Amino acid sequence: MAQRTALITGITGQDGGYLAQLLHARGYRVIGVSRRTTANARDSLPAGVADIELVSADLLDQASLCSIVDQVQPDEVYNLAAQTFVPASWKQPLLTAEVTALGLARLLEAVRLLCPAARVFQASSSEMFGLATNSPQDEETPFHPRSPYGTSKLYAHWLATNYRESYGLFVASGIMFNHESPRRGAEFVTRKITRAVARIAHGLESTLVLGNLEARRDWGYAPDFTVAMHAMLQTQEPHDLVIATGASHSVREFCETAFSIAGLDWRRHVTVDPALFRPAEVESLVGDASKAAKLLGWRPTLTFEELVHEMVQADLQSLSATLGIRSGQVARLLPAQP
Ligand code: GDR
Repeated sequence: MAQRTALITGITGQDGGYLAQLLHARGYRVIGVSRRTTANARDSLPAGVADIELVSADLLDQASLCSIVDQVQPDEVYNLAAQTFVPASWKQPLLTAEVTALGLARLLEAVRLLCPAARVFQASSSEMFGLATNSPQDEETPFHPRSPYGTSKLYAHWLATNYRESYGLFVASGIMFNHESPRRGAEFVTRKITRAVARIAHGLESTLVLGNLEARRDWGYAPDFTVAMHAMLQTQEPHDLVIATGASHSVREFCETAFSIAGLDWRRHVTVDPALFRPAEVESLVGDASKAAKLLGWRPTLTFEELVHEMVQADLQSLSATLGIRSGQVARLLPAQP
């Protein structure tokens, strides 16, 4: 079979790197899209795919997307680019809409006009459920987004459906619940906590300031989610599928687990600042991925405890390396795997 080509927007993000690794390992020609303004895009790629092709285009710029899609003629397009930080979406609602909502419109127009046989994956979000009426949330749960981010994702989600129904494009949307890893951006709560645990364990800091500790999320492992993304473009027909672990934990529980892995008591270090509360909160999300299990055979591979352990361990090790601490000393900071 001829080598297949995949185009990934958002290549410099957590998911872009993991997906590039997965597709590269499966023999794809992988082309990452980065903005010209992203400094050193190549530096943010994981080892092993640091030499994949990078092209410059912007979800804000129709011509740049058309030119790349026309030139590359991808078999598969993964739209992972977005303004993904929910709090920033209240500060920059129009930019969020331009990138997260209209960005997909521009990308789908490029595909429709110039490469209509390409299969497109859209990263939809559990934030579209927002103030959810039932729990767990599945593909039938009504949407009620609670932020400009969730609203923008919902526009994109419905647009993907409409391009499927209007033009027969193969567009599949994964309704992705939170997914984390040692490569998660430092502004998201899980990584904020695990980085702080490492700094506190090394005596560099003593306090971590957080917002709402009672919010509950369904936290999965990012590499598992990229497996689902790829599988969603291999089915006979395109589907919208919830991708989630089915287990929900509070931010408080995440803190408890993360601090205890480093032998610390979270209550001695975590303080709450109401300034970090959101104008409207999504209190609780938990997904039911049984349709994905049935159609794709997809299942999460890490438990909550294993995920937190991997993240804490990675942050302790990378900080130790930065500080030049020998591995024996790091081992003493790391109790056995749960
Ligand atoms: P979320 O992720 O908004 O669910 O969106 P985030 O990690 O930012 O927040 C999760 C929950 O933690 C609470 N929280 C804090 N959050 C942050 N960032 N910082 C804090 O200090 C803090 N304290 C408490 C939040 O209030 C919230 O309830 C993520 C993003 O990746 C989206 O792009 C994606 O679509 C969804 O997950 C699925």
